[in-house]
Amino acid sequence: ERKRVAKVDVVGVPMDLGADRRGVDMGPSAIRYARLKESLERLGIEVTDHGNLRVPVPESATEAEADAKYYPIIKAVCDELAGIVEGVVRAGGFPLVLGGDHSIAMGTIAGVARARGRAPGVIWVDAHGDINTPLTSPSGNVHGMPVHFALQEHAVDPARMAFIGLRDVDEGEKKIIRELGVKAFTMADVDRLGMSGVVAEALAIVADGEHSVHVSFDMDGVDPQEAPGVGTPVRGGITYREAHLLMEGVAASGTLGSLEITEINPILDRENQTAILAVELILSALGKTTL
Ligand code: 6HN
Ligand code: MN
Ligand code: MN
Ligand code: MN
Repeated sequence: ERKRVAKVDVVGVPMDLGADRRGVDMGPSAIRYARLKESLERLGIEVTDHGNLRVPVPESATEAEADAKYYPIIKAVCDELAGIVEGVVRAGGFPLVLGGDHSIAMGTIAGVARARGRAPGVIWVDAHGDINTPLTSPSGNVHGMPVHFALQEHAVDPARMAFIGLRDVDEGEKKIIRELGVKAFTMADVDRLGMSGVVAEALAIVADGEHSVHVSFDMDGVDPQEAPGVGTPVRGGITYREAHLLMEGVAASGTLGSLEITEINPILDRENQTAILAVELILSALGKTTL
């Protein structure tokens, strides 16, 4: 029997400064409302909820840089998040970070990297590449840039990173992905290889030991039929079963060291179904099986 994660540390980051559509700041509440803690405890996992970080709302913030909107504030919140995640990992816990827009990944990854003395391998589940630079970004929204900053500033190795679910990638991003040689499993690859093949290949690239993998899961990676509560939905995404298969594959590998769920927008959701799905996927990633 593989060793299961025994203790989970939840950190909420009600951040929506990185995106245009308001509402993803309510993601942590929606996920907790979907019975995250009780569901984890039923799996036999001990849960410590560290609550939410304080994040300024756009109305109280000044937007200084047009090519990376609110970057200084986002960076400050990510620095604080990194400190908390670092502490959790050092204490032997498992960080489960609830977003918030996807810019928070910069903080999670930085914290894991500091605690372990090296950056994790990263599986980035998303419809989007999130690898724009402030110069290539068509929007100036920082949630489209965290992969760029993770590679640049938090020492993530492009050879130990894999995208899954891509179907909406900007021209500048295509060029960067090609030049860096980052492995990208688009939806066409999922169609061709099947999700079990994709997960196996992705893990072969990013995993190199226990706790060596970080999964950064943008709920817009999942098809909008299953996950309508996201700010930037794109048709043709990962199905319900494929999403579980992905997480089950990660769990079975025994290499998961940290997990974050991002981009849930409860305002655009239907009866909290995207948050309910997020909780299901978290359980699969942490070892829940049918039998
Ligand atoms: N996300 N590529 C677009 C941009 O504005 O850079 C969309 C980014 C979406 C980011 O969903 O986390
Ligand atoms: Mn946007
Ligand atoms: Mn996305
Ligand atoms: Mn994203």
